[in-house]
Amino acid sequence: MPAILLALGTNLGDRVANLARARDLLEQNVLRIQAVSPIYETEPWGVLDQPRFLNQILSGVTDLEPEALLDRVKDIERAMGRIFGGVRYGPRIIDIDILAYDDLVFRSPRLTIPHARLPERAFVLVPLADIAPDWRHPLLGLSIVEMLAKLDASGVFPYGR
Ligand code: PH2
Ligand code: MG
Ligand code: MG
Repeated sequence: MPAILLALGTNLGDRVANLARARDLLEQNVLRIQAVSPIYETEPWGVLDQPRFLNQILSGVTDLEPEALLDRVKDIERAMGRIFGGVRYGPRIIDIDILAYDDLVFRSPRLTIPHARLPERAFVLVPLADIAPDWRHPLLGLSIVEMLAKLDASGVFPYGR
């Protein structure tokens, strides 16, 4: 079965509960979870004037094709009360991003794999390094550590440990 990496993010409401609910709904509808990263509290990226996020990464396996996977992920975001059409990079109850799908390089009008902004985001790369240290970007040929070395990770903090 294809192995996938998903990123979770939330900065509204009960953030810990939002992550837990997303993991439950994903396990029921999307993938068999194999690893869960620690939670990090992170300074907002993109739009700076908004609450801090909690971020977490999951890995697992799925039978779904990439676009079907995206449909299920969007269904879960909607079921959790996510309002679409708000500010780009703005606040959200839950965001579930598909980071990687095996070593696939995939591009459609709705979906880019690997996630286009993954190499720019310490809030994704730090937890990714915890559970998938050997993963390498299939287009850039860079490891997670090599991508992280180009970034400032000072706004990424272990949460609740
Ligand atoms: N998600 C965004 C925009 N900015 N910043 C942090 N720290 N964490 C996020 O998950 C995040 C963000 C849009 O998806
Ligand atoms: Mg996102
Ligand atoms: Mg998203």
